[in-house]
Amino acid sequence: MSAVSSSKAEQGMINEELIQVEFHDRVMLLRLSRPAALNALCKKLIQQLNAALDQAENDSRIGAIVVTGSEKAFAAGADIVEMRHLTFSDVTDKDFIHPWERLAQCEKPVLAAVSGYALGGGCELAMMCDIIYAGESAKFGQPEITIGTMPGAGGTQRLTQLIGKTKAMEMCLTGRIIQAKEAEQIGLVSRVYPDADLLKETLAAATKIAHFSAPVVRMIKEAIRHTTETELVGGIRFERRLFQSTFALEDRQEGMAAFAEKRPATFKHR
Ligand code: DAK
Repeated sequence: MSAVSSSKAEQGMINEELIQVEFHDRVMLLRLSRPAALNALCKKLIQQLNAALDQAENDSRIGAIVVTGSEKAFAAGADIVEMRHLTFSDVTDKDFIHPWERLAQCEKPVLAAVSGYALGGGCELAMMCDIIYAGESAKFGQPEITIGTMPGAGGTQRLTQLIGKTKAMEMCLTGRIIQAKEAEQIGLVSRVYPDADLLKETLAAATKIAHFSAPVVRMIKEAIRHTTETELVGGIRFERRLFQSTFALEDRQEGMAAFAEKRPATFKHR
């Protein structure tokens, strides 16, 4: 794999705290970097991710984007500690919702390289990418139900589209976490590689794509998005409203408090 083509300063790019940016030939590599919280997707991280995506989209030298995390976690979900005290009106605010939509709106191809946990919003983030490659250690799940809420960034919709109704129901209703091999068998990920090879293989695929004609790449992505997203739009909006409603439940408060306090949740069904 070719080395970083020029310094970040030369490229005028950002390299802020929670997202590390590297350049590999025509590929921008974005590494989620919040190890102490297993890359939990706090507001600041999403803002920085979006800023980097904007840079990539506006730079004709970039033909593809790779999003990755650490060995232990791609991302363990939205930041529960940050969400814990939010109210219904906080989560209906457009500033809470809109930033999460940026990745799914990318016009350039985005590949996810997933090692370790990709849970909740982390799994949803991976599913917003166009191709998901997984390391053998990857674990996928939508465990929101265990903290008294539900997927809110497209999880119920994209998962159902990718793996079918009964498997999506099982993952979302039980919170079961699946391993990379199963994720590949059911169509959630494109390929599984040994962890040591994951990034190299993902960058190789991204580089290959980035050297094809950029307008043709864009048109193919647009065509595939047309069919998948036509089905998704209404469902994602509906899911979001239900997700927001969970913030009116005592069970949602209890679930998130229990996670933060490291104890089992006791749900009262209200
Ligand atoms: N949020 C905040 N902190 C987290 C976190 C998270 N999601 N996941 C892990 N951490 C923190 C832990 O609190 C711990 O912090 P310290 O205690 O050290 O300060 C540190 O990361 C290491 O975690 P553990 O000690 O728990 O590590 P283990 O190896 O024992 O366990 C685990 C790893 C991934 C199984 C466990 O951490 C875990 O269960 N994490 C939570 C997984 C989860 O429930 N994820 C779903 C979150 S809800 C929306 C957008 C997004 C969303 C919804 C709507 N809209 C725009 C509408 C998304 C919602 C979610 O993702």
